[in-house]
Amino acid sequence: MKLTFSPNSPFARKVRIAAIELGMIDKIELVPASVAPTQPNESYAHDVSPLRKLPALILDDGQVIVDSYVIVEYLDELAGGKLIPASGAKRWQVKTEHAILQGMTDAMLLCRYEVGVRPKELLWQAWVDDQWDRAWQGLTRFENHPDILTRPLDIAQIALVCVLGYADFRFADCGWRKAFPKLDAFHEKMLQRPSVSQSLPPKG
Ligand SMILES: N[C@@H](CCC(=O)N[C@@H](CS)C(=O)NCC(=O)O)C(=O)O
Repeated sequence: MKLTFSPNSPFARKVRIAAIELGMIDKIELVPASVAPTQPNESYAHDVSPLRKLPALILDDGQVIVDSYVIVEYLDELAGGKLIPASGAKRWQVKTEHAILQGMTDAMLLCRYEVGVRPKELLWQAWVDDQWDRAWQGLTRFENHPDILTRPLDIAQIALVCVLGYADFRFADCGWRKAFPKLDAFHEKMLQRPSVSQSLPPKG
């Protein structure tokens, strides 16, 4: 299998952490891909995904699986179901938490694109502030509902560590550690896992 990825991508990091935790990383070749808003990549759009987003998992028979959650779901099924509860209330809790974290990561990425990619004269600061508020409200929610911070590893916890790592990477001065001490302790604990420390985004 091949995984399109960038070391900067929080979504690709989520898949990499899951693959390591599931013991499947050796079956996956990481293939760097270059995709960004306003930079058409025709071959990626044609061969991998019309959405031109990474990560994508390309199976040995050529089938392409997209969206980081769907990729983790696929790997988790192959590994016997360790990161996504199979049924019951826990399943819907973990999936809902993951969906919130996915939206928070999207919101941070949109801030990054608006500030770092969009021409300065077109910057819409109120829109950036609104997206940032969604991510920040999400962090507040998890600080105040800390059940996620202590249970056995699942996909929502992996998504949480990825959104915190992305905040460090792109918004180093945002002050999340001071504002959310429980999330800080969770992040430190998660860093003890090789899957998490080995997949950290590059500095700065
Ligand atoms: N819902 C997607 C989001 C993936 C995503 O937004 N990836 C970013 C990189 S971190 C991307 O490919 N951006 C390129 C673009 O939007 O043009 C997933 O979970 O896989």
